[in-house]
Amino acid sequence: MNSLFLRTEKRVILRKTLRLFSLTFLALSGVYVQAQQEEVSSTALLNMPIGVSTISHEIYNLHMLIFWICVVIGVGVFGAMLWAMYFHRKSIGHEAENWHEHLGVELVWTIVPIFILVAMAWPATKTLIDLYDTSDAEIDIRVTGMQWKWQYEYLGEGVQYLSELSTSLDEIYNIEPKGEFYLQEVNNHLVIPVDTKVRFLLTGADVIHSFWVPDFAIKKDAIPGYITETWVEVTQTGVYRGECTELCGQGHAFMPVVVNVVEKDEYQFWLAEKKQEALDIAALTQVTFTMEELVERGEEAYLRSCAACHQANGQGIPPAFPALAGSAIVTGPVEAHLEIGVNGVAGTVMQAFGPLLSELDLAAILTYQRNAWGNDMGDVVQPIDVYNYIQAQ
Ligand code: HEC
Ligand SMILES: [Cu+2]
Repeated sequence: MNSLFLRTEKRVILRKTLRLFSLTFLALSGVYVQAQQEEVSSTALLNMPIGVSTISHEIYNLHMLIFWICVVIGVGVFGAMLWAMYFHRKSIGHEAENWHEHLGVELVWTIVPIFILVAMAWPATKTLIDLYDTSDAEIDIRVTGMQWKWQYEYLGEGVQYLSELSTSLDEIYNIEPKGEFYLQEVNNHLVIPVDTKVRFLLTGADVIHSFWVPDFAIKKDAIPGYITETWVEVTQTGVYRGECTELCGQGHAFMPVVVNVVEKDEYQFWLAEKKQEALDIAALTQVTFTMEELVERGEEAYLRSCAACHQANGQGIPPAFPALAGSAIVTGPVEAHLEIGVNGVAGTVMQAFGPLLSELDLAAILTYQRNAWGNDMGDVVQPIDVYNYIQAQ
């Protein structure tokens, strides 16, 4: 009877072990197949990504060092345990030894871990210090998170622009199939040169956001009223994608980060072009546009900057975001409309767009709003009207 019981118990253990092995095998072959598809090594998929910045390499090396220390400890501890369990098992007649209050053992298991911990804390502290060392940066960029976009300002260069989601609302609402970079594409990329230390000064305009680019090993909160700092030196050109990683409201998923890392001379060229673009747009403030021109430009700019809240059809999502179709302000005197467009509504998520958009874009958006969705006001707001309104304050 007893031996029969033992035999079934052994069989259960055997079956469970086999099941564990086959599950592990299945999981690993899944990883292998995926690695083949993505043309990378299987270990690269299982392991932490190495990234493309100096600090990401340092973090990766630290991770591998700690990993191997853990492997050695794991093999030692489990090896000793399994060896003891097998060779001193009760069924071959072993008696348990009594090591209670054994001074030697207690000293060893206190002193050895202290050495191991110090050996791990030393390189970890060095990496942390490097991670926080934002000194000697060649380029300073202020990054402002706001609902739901990023603003990049190249300090001392006079270049500043918004980076807004460019995935169409039709893709988001499943009217069109989703593209390759669904929710990971923007109208204006952040551009930085390769092999150059760039410092990011992060802040938030409304709520807490967080700036995350996994390939750079950067993840830092952007907090209203504070400036937090981080830095990167990227060693490989390319396009890298990240996102806001602090839940910041309804459009949290709609503020990706896209960074172009380019050669140094290409960066200088881009910067010069960007400065010229700002001058050109500023010059357009003096130009009088036709209603058609404003409405056309305004629709595009509206979809980028306003539709996340007020919706493409101008119906908003009441009560959070009011409808602009038939709104008393949009169909009322231009002054009140300008006031909200330029200064926003304090204490609400309706931002002041005066400092964020060019006079031209804001004028085009307001003209579009006044003449879309049956508003039919028939009047236009010119860039110079926006300029004068801002100057008069
Ligand atoms: C992040 C969400 C958000 C975005 C983006 C946004 N708005 Fe608003 N908007 C609001 C909210 C909320 C209100 C209501 C504010 C209040 O409580 O009075 C509002 C109100 C308005 C109103 C007044 C409507 C009325 O009838 O009271 C106008 C006009 C307006 N927004 C224009 C714009 C323009 C122009 C843009 C783009 C340049 C824009 N909004 C982008 C959230 C937003
Ligand atoms: Cu955010």
